[in-house]
Amino acid sequence: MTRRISLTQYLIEQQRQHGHIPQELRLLIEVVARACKRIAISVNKGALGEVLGTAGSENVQGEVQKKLDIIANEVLIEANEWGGHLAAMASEEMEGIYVVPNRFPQGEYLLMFDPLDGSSNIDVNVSIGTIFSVLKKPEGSAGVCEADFLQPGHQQAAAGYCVYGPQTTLVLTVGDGVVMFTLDREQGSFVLTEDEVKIPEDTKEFAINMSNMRHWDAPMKRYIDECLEGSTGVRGKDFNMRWIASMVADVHRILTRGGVFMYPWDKREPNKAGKLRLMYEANPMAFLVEQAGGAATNTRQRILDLQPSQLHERVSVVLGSKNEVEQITRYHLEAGK
Ligand code: P6P
Repeated sequence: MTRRISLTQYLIEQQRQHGHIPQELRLLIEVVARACKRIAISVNKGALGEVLGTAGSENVQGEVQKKLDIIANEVLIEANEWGGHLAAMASEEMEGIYVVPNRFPQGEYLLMFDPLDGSSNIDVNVSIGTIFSVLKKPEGSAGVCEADFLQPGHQQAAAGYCVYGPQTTLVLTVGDGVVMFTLDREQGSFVLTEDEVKIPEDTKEFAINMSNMRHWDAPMKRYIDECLEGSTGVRGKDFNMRWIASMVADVHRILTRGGVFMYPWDKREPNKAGKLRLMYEANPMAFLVEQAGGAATNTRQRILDLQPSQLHERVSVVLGSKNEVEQITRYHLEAGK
């Protein structure tokens, strides 16, 4: 039974006992958590809060922005800009970086986020979430620029997400395992509900958008065909399939009971490495999954080793139960280019 302590107490105890959560990082995490509580209030209002539907604009990805996408982005910017812990922020909803205004002190951290992942599920009341990733600003760089953000995922100081589902749950890693906090709405605070998240190395459950099957590369088709053959095929076991179309919700299920999530390259847009974004979707989720004993690749390389070249670059993603990720990756490496 996990001891029921608040996020604040957990962070202070971690800082005191292990010293690996510097004061500024603890403040950053608490500010992001408070912003997520604020976002949850807007999400939970739904139609009552006039927050459903589209905002009539597109983001830098060319995707139609939902009203809640913009609300969530503004909440995270306003919550984080004044605290003195950040030098700049970057978001799926903003083309360039947001440098902390001169009227506030600048800190040593960089914060990236997908303010509301899974937007297509907002209007149909299916779980969505906020994903965040924390880097340190490179030493000695005067000021801050986009290039400061272009660090491989293994450099992350912290990463996490908040899933707005039947429960509002904050999932966090600072590089020492993965913990989960559930929002206690009576207290108004996140309470520790899982202190040692572990992903089983094997699974019988895969998550992929099957409607894209005809567009996949051969190794991905091979893996899924073998799963579909079930106990009569080479895998010798039947598989189940889930696809929520909210990465946060699919990853939360995998962190909770195992599984493998895939969003691979496909030939519809051959020049795009994949649909998901490296800096504020794949990297934070890969950090969490690895910290929970899982694995995460772009079908050929470890995601956390990838050197980013652009803030909004996309990547193929395979993550979850270690042995399945390794098998999918092996099939792609065997197939060569
Ligand atoms: P599709 C949501 O838009 C998202 O970025 C991820 O959260 C999710 O896994 C994926 O796209 C869903 O994509 O093509 O199935 O709608």
